[in-house]
Amino acid sequence: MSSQDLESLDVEGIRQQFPILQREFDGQQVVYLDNAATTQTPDPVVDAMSDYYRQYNANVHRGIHHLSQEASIAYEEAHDRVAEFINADGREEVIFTKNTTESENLLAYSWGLNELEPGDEIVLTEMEHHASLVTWQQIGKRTGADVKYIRIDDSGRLDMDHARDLITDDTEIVSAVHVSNTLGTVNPVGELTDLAHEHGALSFIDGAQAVPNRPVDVEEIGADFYAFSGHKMAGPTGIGVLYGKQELLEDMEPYLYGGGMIRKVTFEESTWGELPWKFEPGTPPIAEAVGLHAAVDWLEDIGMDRIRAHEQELAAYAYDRLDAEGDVEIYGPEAGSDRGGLVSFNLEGVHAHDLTSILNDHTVAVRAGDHCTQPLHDKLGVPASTRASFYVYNTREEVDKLVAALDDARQLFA
Ligand code: C6P
Repeated sequence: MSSQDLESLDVEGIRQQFPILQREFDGQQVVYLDNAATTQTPDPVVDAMSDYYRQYNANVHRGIHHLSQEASIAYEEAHDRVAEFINADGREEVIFTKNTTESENLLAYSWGLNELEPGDEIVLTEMEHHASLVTWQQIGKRTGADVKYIRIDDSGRLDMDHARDLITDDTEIVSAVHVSNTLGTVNPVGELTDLAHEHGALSFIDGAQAVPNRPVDVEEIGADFYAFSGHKMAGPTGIGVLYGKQELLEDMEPYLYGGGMIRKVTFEESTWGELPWKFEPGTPPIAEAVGLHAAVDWLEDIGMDRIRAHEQELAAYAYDRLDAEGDVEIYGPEAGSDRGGLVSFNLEGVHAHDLTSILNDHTVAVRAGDHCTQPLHDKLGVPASTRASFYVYNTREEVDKLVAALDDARQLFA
């Protein structure tokens, strides 16, 4: 894509599709910089879900009446659209879950509990979100498999020499975050997957902070499993995705049992239905699937390359502006490198929660805490950080408001 195409992003036009961004508190318009937690939902996505409830709300796969047929088609087509979006082979490889966390648990329970045993190793990175870290830790305890962590270096990148040492023939799965929700680091997930495969291990990639912000092609990465959430990509809450290679999913036991996922049930035995329904028992998130479909359409209409470029530009601008303050410690790779659209930092002498509260007085919404990466914060030597995270509707002026508000915090606390 040429730089001219990238420049033609109509941020003002995009903002018009988000009434929530026009909201004011105490006469100040909201500056929403908490997009890594959840993104806002544009009108076309809300409209698609409202249309579903107003026009064709019905349960799926169970009825032969018109409304159920329409709902079933919409639900199935949402799988096709997501498969196309991430370049999966088809709907069989796209399982709808509640969120990334449930996708990770599905894999860990369904594959991990059944396949792992003492002597096996699960290799994670030090920058994993609790969604994968805690889950694999528990599966390790229950199966006797060891959990190991690929170190990060001082720049917040993975130490790939350590990765090469750690991934061995004892490794059964390498589970790595694609883009760190705390550091913004973009990990070499293709390389990690290749390393896993060289040793006969599988790879799982946590794409919660990648799919919303950059083009993701699961075939190119080669990952065996890949997960993400609808609510971080302009879609609704209540829906997430687990991508898995079909032959692997075929061999896996279901994680949840019930209606909608079976082929034949007797008083003694049950057999499972086709993919992906085998992993989607009970009434699924139908309206949310319709919303996710609309969100994918909306994102692709803008262009994932453009979204990535816009966010990188804003993250670099925020990094440079914060860095220039002199009393701000920023975590993760420096500006200008391939970085996710977020910046985590601490202002000298001010606790992240206090800073975030002062920013809120200026209607700047950011997140304070450990961002569900406690071990990583321990490693960074801080209990918490403040994180500004950007999306396609954010502007430089909003970053300026964030930086300007730091003075209040200095006056009160420093
Ligand atoms: N991070 C944040 O950073 P859920 O909540 O299941 O939709 O997503 C979990 C998750 C998994 N992996 C990564 C890399 C994530 O960033 C997240 C969610 C949010 O603010 C909430 S802690």
